[in-house]
Amino acid sequence: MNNIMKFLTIFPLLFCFTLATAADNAATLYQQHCASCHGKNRLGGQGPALLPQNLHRLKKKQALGVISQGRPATQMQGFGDKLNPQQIQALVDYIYTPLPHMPVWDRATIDASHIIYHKDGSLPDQPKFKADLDNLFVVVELGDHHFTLLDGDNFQPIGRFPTRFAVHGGPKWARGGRYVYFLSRDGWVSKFDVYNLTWVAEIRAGINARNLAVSDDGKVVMVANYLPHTLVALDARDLSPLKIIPAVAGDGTSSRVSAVYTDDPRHSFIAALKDAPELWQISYASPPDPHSQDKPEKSGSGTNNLRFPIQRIPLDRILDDFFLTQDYARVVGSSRSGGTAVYDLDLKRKIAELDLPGMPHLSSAITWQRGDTRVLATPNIRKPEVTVVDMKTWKVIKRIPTRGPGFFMRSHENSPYAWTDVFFGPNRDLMHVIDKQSLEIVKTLKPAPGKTSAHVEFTRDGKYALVSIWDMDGAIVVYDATTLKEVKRIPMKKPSGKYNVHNKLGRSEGTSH
Ligand code: DHE
Repeated sequence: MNNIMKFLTIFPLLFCFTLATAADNAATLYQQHCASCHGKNRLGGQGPALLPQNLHRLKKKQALGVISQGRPATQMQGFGDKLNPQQIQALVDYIYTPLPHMPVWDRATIDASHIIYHKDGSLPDQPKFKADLDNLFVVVELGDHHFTLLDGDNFQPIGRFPTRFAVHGGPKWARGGRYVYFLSRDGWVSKFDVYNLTWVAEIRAGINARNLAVSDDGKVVMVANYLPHTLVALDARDLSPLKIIPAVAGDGTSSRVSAVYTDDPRHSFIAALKDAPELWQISYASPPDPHSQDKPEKSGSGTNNLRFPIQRIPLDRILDDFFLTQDYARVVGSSRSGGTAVYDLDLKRKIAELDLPGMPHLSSAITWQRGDTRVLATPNIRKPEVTVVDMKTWKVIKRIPTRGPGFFMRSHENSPYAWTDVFFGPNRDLMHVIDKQSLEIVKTLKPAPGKTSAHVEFTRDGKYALVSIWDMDGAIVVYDATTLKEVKRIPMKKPSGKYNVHNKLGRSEGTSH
């Protein structure tokens, strides 16, 4: 065999070998650097699932940047100092390669994950402890995946309980204040009985979940998923699935779900799709009379097609983040690719465009009455400002410069102040206190120098504000909300959000619902 022939014979083998080695290397790199957050099988965990289906709004070039430099406003760190450019490129190619088999997360898989620790109705109806049941806090501690149930009168922990890995977003209190529903990033829904201080049921509703909402009657839990592209309605009593709703837009686009919230007056859930410009109003009112002439939209699997009919509201942009106004009549939503607008749920159309550059963090926005108008204020995770908008004219009335981009903003009806953190950058240990009428920063606190301070929640009466110190050696710092003086420090492990039962169920204007 002459040399050319030899080369032609060996070349394809070499080529295949090189490809196989590159793929093997990428798989090894993935297991070393990515799997702990994104899951061994790329199905997600604390971080999102890394599958082409989930990444199609992210160009490969952008993915290179994310792996090298990290992603602001997330837990994603940059790896540019640990991996060389070829390794980062190999990882990008790897995560854009489809899995050999698309994981199935259907009714049978969800059912198989269902755990009932205590049958509904089997536990005592009296609380095991003495406290004002209307002033309890759930505090999520991300540091070691626990939550603390805190007495909001004396700030004593009532108990500390392990949660699933990486609880994200607000655990939701259900009407009556006995049960709280938690969601982990990898789709576990866990129901906690506060009276009996125990978990009662769990189910994995998705592979990569976004958030959950509980209907105002406390009967239905709705989970919004990134993966698979579904919303999953669960029976709030024992978390058994009621319906799996495929997130498919009117034009047939299969989509992740940005988030879902409850809209009390409409007895509906409001959800936004993340891969199609569409907002959904999903009724949880009793199913219509089957003999009625109204034909609800057919969707979902199983025989439950009369429940949870969907009304679609076409939009002019995809909503990545949104917020429902205090009267639940409007949605203020923003798109990562730019632009924030207001949509009226009755008129089912856009009514205003907002001048909010950067990335306003709308799921953290709040409103309050200022003079004869209601204002909306939002932190911005890209810009060092809190933006205040007049909700009559939808014009920006003030841009309050802050010491860095912020994540959360909170207040209370009884407090003259709104609090916002400086979550990003060198000043992340600061907390601004803004006068709600003058719109001036009246004080900047530094609860724990050098440590991130973030997320505020008030006691039921608005007299105290609780701030999280996001550190393994962290704390909840309780401030007198009028004098702005510290009154107590409760050690905790990287506490993130905290949720006061009264403020949440009373739909306080100063917090998220
Ligand atoms: Fe959150 C709430 C989206 C990153 C902590 N976050 C929410 C909600 C949404 C959301 C849609 C409202 C859910 C609800 O309560 O029903 N969060 C996003 C993102 O898109 C973003 C920027 C990127 C991502 O990784 O998903 C993001 N969030 C984070 C974090 O990195 C935070 C700081 C730490 C963490 O837990 O991962 C974080 N998000 C929170 C918290 C809430 C939240 C504490 C609840 C706030 C509340 O008071 O209700």
